[in-house]
Amino acid sequence: MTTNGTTNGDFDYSIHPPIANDKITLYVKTANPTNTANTLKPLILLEALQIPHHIHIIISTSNETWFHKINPYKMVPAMEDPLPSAQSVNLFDSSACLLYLAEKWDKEGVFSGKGDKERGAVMSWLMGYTAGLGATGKTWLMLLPKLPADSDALAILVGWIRKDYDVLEARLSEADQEWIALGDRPTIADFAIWPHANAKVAAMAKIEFGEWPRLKGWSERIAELGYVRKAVDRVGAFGHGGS
Ligand SMILES: N[C@@H](CCC(=O)N[C@@H](CS)C(=O)NCC(=O)O)C(=O)O
Repeated sequence: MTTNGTTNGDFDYSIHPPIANDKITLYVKTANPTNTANTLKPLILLEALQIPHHIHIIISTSNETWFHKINPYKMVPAMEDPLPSAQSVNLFDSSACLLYLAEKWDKEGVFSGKGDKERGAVMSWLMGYTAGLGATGKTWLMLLPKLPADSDALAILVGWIRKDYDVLEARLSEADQEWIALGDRPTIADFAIWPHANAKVAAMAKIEFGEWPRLKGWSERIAELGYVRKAVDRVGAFGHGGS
């Protein structure tokens, strides 16, 4: 069973607040409609593998200077893994978090691939996404509230998102390819991609998700996985009474 708790509250902005020393801590922010996509990814794997963890809400990624040592980019998600040797491991970027969790807790390679061929596919699709749709999607989400809806910059970014959707549609059109990296089961590549490839994101970008029928079907399959549903429910409640 997943064990977790939440800490926030009064602290000196430069002093690392107390966190659990017997389980991994996932740093998150109070949820709003555009800041949960990246945090959702490691949370899905924490749920899928039932990894005991603690949630810590960062109130201000700018002001809480202690956090800058955990993630110099001052963003969530980030993680801290306490080691028995007293030195903890700091992790940042959702893809790094996924890889770290998988290496440590998915020894069978269920979500990260068994053997060279599967691992090669999982890593390639994860990294292809991280450098592509992940970066584009993040920039687009950050600019969305700041630019006029008809701005050229937003149109260019949406064009790039469409091109990434084309690549994913072609992948899912290959024989027996039910999931992005592996044919027979979802992996950390699917968990990374899904928060930026679903009907809700498409609607925000004002694109018709039905143009990519296989991607739409894949997205619906991911959404139905029990551990994904749990992670989605939890991420939306961070800072609003959820932990
Ligand atoms: N490449 C990073 C991007 C992380 C990112 O964009 N995080 C956003 C929230 S989704 C953030 O923390 N923004 C600063 C803030 O909200 O204070 C990742 O995949 O983890």
